Amino acid sequence: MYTQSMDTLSAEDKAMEAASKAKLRSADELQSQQRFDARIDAGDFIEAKDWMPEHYRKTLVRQISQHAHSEFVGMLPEGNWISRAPTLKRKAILLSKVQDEAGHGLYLYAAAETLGTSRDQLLDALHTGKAKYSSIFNYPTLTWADMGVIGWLVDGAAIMNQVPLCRCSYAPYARAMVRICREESFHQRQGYEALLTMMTQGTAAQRAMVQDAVNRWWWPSLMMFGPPDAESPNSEQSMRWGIKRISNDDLRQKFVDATVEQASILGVSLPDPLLTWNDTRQHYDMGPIDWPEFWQVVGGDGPCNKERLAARVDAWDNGAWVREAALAHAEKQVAKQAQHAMAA
Ligand code: BYC
Repeated sequence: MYTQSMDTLSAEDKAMEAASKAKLRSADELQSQQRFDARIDAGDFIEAKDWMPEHYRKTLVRQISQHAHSEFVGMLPEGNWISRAPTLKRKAILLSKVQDEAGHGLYLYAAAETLGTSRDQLLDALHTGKAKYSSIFNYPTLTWADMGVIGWLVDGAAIMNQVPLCRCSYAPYARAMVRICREESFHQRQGYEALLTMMTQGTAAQRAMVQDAVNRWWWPSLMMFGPPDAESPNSEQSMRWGIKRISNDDLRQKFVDATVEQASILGVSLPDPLLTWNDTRQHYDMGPIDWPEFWQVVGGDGPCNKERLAARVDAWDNGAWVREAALAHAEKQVAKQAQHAMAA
């Protein structure tokens, strides 16, 4: 009877009921939004189970998953040199660096999963070319010196960008970044040490190889920080939410200022004739970055984009039997535990 009486509500009553529910919901949401904004303004960390606006959640999934994909794709240019490392010591270092990067990818996928997007969904977006990953990994690694320069410049740029992320307002991401930054710092130093060895103890040909690698990686490293602030559609909102703490241009400038001195100790020149100290700004001025090249690489048309994506898709396909075996094993364990529980 009760159900029937509900069914007999007039269209007008139904519309009024829906409107009042929506009003309640939006009042509730408004309160949650106000509480969230106040927490962000107070510098609080947001945990996975806390209420958060949908746009904040989506922004985080976008950034964290891109970051995770970058770590995974980032293994490829260096993996290319593991079997060709010049000494056992260098091989062991490179091997563990690449393993660290796999680990970083895993912490980051786990952080993205806390926001309700599954690992399969994230990887599917990478494999179908919908998700982005850092432009830097679409350049080829042509010589052994590239391994040192990736450590020095690429990991150096990564640390500059990632240290502020340890204070990101989303706590699971911030926590993952603390460990990642410690390891990245080792990566950067090992790269610099490898280059210093070649520059101070190497032959003229080895020194020329280092200079050539610096020439090729300098500009792509500066592009890692993203487009100029004025053309960065996500920056303003991400900074308002405390996801990003320092803007793309400011981070790029900090990186350039720190790196010029390191280059001079190393004895290499940086391939920018306009790189000069500006006494008024108390910063280095730099030449223009080739933004059309950046957007071309981000858009999928860089020197190695197709090769990198194909390698990741292959690794995924070839690993299918491992995932199946792990699932079958897990199911067996659950069945065994259930049997034990019945018997007890
Ligand atoms: N490459 O509004 P913007 C590593 C995209 S891993 C490709 O400024 P946002 C390492 C951007 O996604 C290095 N795409 O964006 C690993 C956006 O497109 P969507 C990775 C880029 O998010 C192994 C559009 O351009 N590090 O270090 O506010 C070995 C507009 O940009 C790039 C991270 O991911 C790029 N370089 O700021 C060694 C750190 N730049 O998403 C080393 C975390 C921009 O709207 N991520 N785009 O379609 C971040 O800090 C920020 O996401 C970014 C960009 C600074 C990268």
